[in-house]
Amino acid sequence: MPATPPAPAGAGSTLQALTDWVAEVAALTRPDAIHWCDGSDAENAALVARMEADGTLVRLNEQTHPHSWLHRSHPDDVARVEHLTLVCTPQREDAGPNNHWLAPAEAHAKIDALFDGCMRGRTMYVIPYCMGPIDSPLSRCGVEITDSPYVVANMRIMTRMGAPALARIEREGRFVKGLHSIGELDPERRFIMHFPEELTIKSYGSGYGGNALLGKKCHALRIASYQARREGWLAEHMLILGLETPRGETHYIAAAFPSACGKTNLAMLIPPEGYREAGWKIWTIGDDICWMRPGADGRLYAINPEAGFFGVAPGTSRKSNPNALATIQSHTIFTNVGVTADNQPWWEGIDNGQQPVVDWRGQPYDPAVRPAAHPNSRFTVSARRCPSYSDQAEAPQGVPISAIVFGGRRATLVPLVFEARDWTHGVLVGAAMGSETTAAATGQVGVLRRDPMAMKPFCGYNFADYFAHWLSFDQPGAQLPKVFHVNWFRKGADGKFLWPGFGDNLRVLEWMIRRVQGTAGAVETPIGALPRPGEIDLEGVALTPEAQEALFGFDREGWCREFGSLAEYLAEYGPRIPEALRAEQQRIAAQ
Ligand code: SAT
Ligand code: MN
Repeated sequence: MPATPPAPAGAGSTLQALTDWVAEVAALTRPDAIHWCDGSDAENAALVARMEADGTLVRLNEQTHPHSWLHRSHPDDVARVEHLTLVCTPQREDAGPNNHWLAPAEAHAKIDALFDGCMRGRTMYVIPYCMGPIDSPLSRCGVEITDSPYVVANMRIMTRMGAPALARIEREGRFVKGLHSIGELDPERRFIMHFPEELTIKSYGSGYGGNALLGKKCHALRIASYQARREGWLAEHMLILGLETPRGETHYIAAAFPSACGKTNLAMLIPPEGYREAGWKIWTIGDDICWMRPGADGRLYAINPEAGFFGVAPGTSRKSNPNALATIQSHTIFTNVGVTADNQPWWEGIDNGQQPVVDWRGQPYDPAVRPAAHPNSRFTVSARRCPSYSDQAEAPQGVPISAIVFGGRRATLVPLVFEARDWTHGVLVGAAMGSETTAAATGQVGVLRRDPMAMKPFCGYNFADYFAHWLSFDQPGAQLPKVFHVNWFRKGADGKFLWPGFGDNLRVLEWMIRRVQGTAGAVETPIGALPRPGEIDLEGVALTPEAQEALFGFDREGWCREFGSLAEYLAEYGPRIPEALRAEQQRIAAQ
């Protein structure tokens, strides 16, 4: 493991370092004005008024959606841009084959040329923010400089932003520097660059969430994963939920799924009929990012570094996620959704009996031209508005994690749930994570894209070193969570999903918790422990015998092929892959 970073500078000098950096950035970008954000309501009201006046925000129906706005982005600026996202370490190998790379000096020169004079005529906002509860030792601070008031308004929801964060930065003596400009919103002049060794992010040319709200994927995952390796913790792309049993005990679960696999829905799950009445409850802590660190008792303690949800709108309905729908009833910024005749937000799958009249580009809605909402349209809302938000979500010490769940979208082969034999096996299960692409996306059906721990686009260093870091948590005295793998997306011969999903996923979580407690039965197979028939309560779930076999069976030949492909994948990382992981893979493949 590399050496720990130098001791933080004293408090006074931190503020000086921050002021010097702000002055340096201003000299480069030449803003008309500089505004230090304090996070107050008055500041937000003034910013919103300014954005309403210039059309950046459009007020939605004040009766049905109080204090809510619509933002329409530039039509070419609607998603993360993985091919323009770089990790700039001095050695290319340290970024790994999982990242795009540029040498730091070349990268700085390239992006600084874009920043040169880019804020002329604009205000430069300085946003001190804290990722995680302001009083938690697990939290980390940053400062984002941006010329986008939309970014300020979103950062205010997604992070603890303003005066308390600045005070913590002064006290702590360190912060991540993030410099952002929307530039010309020209896809040809766009880069998202990370300099992990300098704890620095530079992002130019996009106003979109993951590219522009630098506290989120850039800081809380790419830079934090790098820091976490040095400091002995984990920064992961995981939801965190609390599962309360009828006896009133709450068990905490962290789960990693690639995009569009339902993290927000699982984090806000409402138990199915029967379970609800019996007293089962799900408490939401986070829906996207999880920071975990071993506590004094050897367990992993987790916080959600975010303060809000930046969720995908399409598909969110009273049926799929009633808690999300309740959360976004007010005080929400919607980006790139459609609107109804009476100015309510609308998206495909909202299923509320209303119709859109204007699409996300602001044009009259015509389904033959484009959907009403962009498929990646979003809502930004404070987590505190969520009816299932946990009272432990702000706990400075975090919550103890009992189970870690990995999952992908797999139409074939992978059963509904299995449990890894031990931690090393669990790391291999996470490293092997993948999702099958659809014909629409690639032209080829069923192509497996590996997405270890759902971190492919977000790990700030070489995946081989990342796997080694995961393995390093298995130490004497550690009380590590059990590791599971789930697949809600298994399909039958008719192409239909075999498992109902949504609320019924609670049945699987319940089995996991009984496994943790040592009271649920399982069948040992080479891939791990599968639920013994009857151990998962299927009362009220209609499954044919074929579906049961597919969801709870083990297909030896299929898994042999899977392990062959996994070996090829791990080989792409060369000799840097930890020997223990390679050995584990070979051990299982040989069974
Ligand atoms: O990158 S974002 O956080 O904006 C959205 C995503 O999860 O891909
Ligand atoms: Mn995500």
